[in-house]
Amino acid sequence: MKMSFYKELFLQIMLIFSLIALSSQTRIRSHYNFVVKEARYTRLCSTKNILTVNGKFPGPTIRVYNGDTIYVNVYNKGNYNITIHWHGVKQPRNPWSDGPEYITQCPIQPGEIFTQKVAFSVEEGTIWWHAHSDWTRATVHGAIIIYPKINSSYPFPKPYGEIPIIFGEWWKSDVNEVLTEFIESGGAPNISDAITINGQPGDLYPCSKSETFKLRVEQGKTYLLRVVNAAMNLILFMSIAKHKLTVVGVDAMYTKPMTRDYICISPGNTMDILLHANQEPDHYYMAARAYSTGVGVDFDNTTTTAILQYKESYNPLSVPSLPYLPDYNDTSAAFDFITSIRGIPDKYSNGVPKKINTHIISTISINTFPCPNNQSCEGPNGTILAASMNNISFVNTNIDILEAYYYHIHGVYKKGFPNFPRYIFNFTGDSLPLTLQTPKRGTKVKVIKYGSNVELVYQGTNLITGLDHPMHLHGYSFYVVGYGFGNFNKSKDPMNYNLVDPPIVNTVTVPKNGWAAIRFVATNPGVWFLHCHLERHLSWGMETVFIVKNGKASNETLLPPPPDMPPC
Ligand SMILES: *[C@@H]1O[C@H](CO)[C@@H](O)[C@H](O)[C@H]1NC(C)=O
Ligand SMILES: *[C@@H]1O[C@H](CO)[C@@H](O)[C@H](O)[C@H]1NC(C)=O
Ligand SMILES: *[C@@H]1O[C@H](CO)[C@@H](O)[C@H](O)[C@H]1NC(C)=O
Ligand SMILES: *[C@@H]1O[C@H](CO)[C@@H](O)[C@H](O)[C@H]1NC(C)=O
Ligand SMILES: *[C@@H]1O[C@H](CO)[C@@H](O)[C@H](O)[C@H]1NC(C)=O
Ligand SMILES: *[C@@H]1O[C@H](CO)[C@@H](O)[C@H](O)[C@H]1NC(C)=O
Ligand SMILES: *[C@@H]1O[C@H](CO)[C@@H](O)[C@H](O)[C@H]1NC(C)=O
Ligand SMILES: *[C@@H]1O[C@H](CO)[C@@H](O)[C@H](O)[C@H]1NC(C)=O
Ligand SMILES: *[C@@H]1O[C@H](CO)[C@@H](O)[C@H](O)[C@H]1NC(C)=O
Ligand SMILES: *[C@@H]1O[C@H](CO)[C@@H](O)[C@H](O)[C@H]1NC(C)=O
Ligand SMILES: *[C@@H]1O[C@H](CO)[C@@H](O)[C@H](O)[C@H]1NC(C)=O
Ligand SMILES: [Cu+2]
Repeated sequence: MKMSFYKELFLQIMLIFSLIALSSQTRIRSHYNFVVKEARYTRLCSTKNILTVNGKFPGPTIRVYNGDTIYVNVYNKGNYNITIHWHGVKQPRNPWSDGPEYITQCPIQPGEIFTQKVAFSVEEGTIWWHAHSDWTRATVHGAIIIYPKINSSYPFPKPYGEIPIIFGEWWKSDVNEVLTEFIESGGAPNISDAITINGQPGDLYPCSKSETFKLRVEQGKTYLLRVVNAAMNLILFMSIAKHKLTVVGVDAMYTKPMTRDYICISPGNTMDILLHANQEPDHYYMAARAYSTGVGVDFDNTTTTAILQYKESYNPLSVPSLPYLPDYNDTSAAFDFITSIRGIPDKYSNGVPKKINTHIISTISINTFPCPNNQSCEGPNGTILAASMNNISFVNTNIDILEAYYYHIHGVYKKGFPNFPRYIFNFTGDSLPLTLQTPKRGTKVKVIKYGSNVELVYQGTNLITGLDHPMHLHGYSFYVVGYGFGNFNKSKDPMNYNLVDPPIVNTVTVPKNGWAAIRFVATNPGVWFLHCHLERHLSWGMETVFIVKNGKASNETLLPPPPDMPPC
């Protein structure tokens, strides 16, 4: 391993600080070591190597108080380039630690180390961290739990216990091979072989029963489920037999309590959910499966389970019952749930921006490129599958965009991501002309002035197939002020916006053949990635970058880069 004297010294000092921090504070740590390495795991009757952090799948949980800052030393002891992203952490003025490969940093190459500063600001509740290079996030991810500041409390009675619930997807083969294969073939990726809860598929899969995850509860107590959807390509429905679920937070911002029989959660989203163990002592299934509506889109339609197990006695030989789950194609079940979430008008800002000065409308589409003459391609009609925003399919650069911006390196990216679709058609219409299907390739960013009040409307299209897209923005949380089906109408739809109590999230699910409108104030300078959190769409180019310029005051400008940025 190459490590300079200064890096070594720096780490020693960090270690001393972390010992001081540990002695004054139990449980909460200010320094973490993340060793990225291969580990052998057996699932679904077969064993393989997966990439992990510290040998764990899911990876370690980070626990902090609101407002804390932590340092994470990421050691790459695996064979792949890697980066780590702190999903939902705004990282004020510090995109240097944000993590997306070739956007804010070059990857940490095998044998190298990078120390990331993770600065929490207003987040409180549950978020997560995950790898942000190629498909490594399939197994390299974990939860982040942010407690209220010492001596302040939750906006609900203190739960008796908390239980992280992390959904993932498991492939029997190496995910890196799955990625290489579909990028080369031009077709869709192989679907996963299982959905997992805290790393376990559960009773309904072969060779999995004895390891099924158990939520152990005492009758009469209330538990806080800290739910993370870390799946690669699946929006999920989840429910627990005979129990209600009360959502009290989404993406580390509290929400008005909402009680339902099931939840619907997209990759990228997290939820804080109260579970009252108020039924007969017994065992009950928690179950989750996909919500997927794309015409001709293959998906993993298996069901993962965990067991809610009361500590009081019950008949262990009885078979737990499965809960009701909406059908895989039940769009109204998904959107009744998603659009019913209400935010708590927040104390951290002046609320939803009302006077918008930066309007952006972007289509989000699945596309195809023609197959090169001498090849055969496995996309629809022998094409290559792709995806785009405003008809631009994003191309990664060789140097990260943040360093290109900061050091004025020309020719890496272009400005001028279009503010509106260049060509207006019936976006959500049936049988759209095939000539619309081919996007342009490019690396175009949107430059935004510091302090702008931004409204961004995502417009889904029915090119190839309409689908739901969970759109994630780094560096910000935003208000979701409206959703709808069909084409967004800028003279009619804004009149129905919710400007009173919209949810504040980092990932919004745009309905199939519909639109979603978000607003935020651009007070976090930096280079921030914006992308679909369905991993295959990200691989195909459904993404862009916002560059928020510096403001005038000294606390409104980018921080300088740390000394150990990984080189390209
Ligand atoms: C929390 O409250 C206790 C009791 O009032 C006080 O002694 C302590 O200093 C407070 N801690 C912080 C961090 O405010
Ligand atoms: C993907 O699926 C196809 C068809 O089942 C199979 O032949 C291929 O080996 C799979 N690829 C990987 C990487 O698992
Ligand atoms: C789900 O999988 C089963 C096989 O386990 C298959 O018979 C069924 O058609 C699938 N349903 C969908 C909607 O893909
Ligand atoms: C969902 O698909 C099933 C067939 O798999 C069909 O019978 C049903 O009508 C569909 N429901 C919706 C809401 O499209
Ligand atoms: C296809 O053509 C391209 C450019 O003409 C060439 O670089 C490539 O090697 C060819 N591929 C095959 C499989 O023949
Ligand atoms: C495939 O080709 C057929 C016939 O030209 C056309 O109707 C269909 O829309 C095409 N599908 C895609 C996804 O291009
Ligand atoms: C757009 O397409 C949809 C679905 O086919 C159709 O219902 C609608 O009338 C079309 N809108 C316009 C303006 O043509
Ligand atoms: C996207 O751009 C390409 C190339 O200019 C064009 O052929 C295609 O029709 C455009 N599609 C849309 C939806 O604007
Ligand atoms: C948008 O809504 C207005 C007001 O309802 C209506 O007059 C107009 O035709 C709509 N525009 C489109 C493109 O549908
Ligand atoms: C910067 O400092 C000024 C003056 O103290 C304050 O009003 C403003 O809110 C600060 N801005 C940020 C982004 O913290
Ligand atoms: C790893 O990252 C370096 C630096 O960006 C790059 O040159 C190299 O091609 C990457 N390796 C792989 C396998 O992607
Ligand atoms: Cu998508």
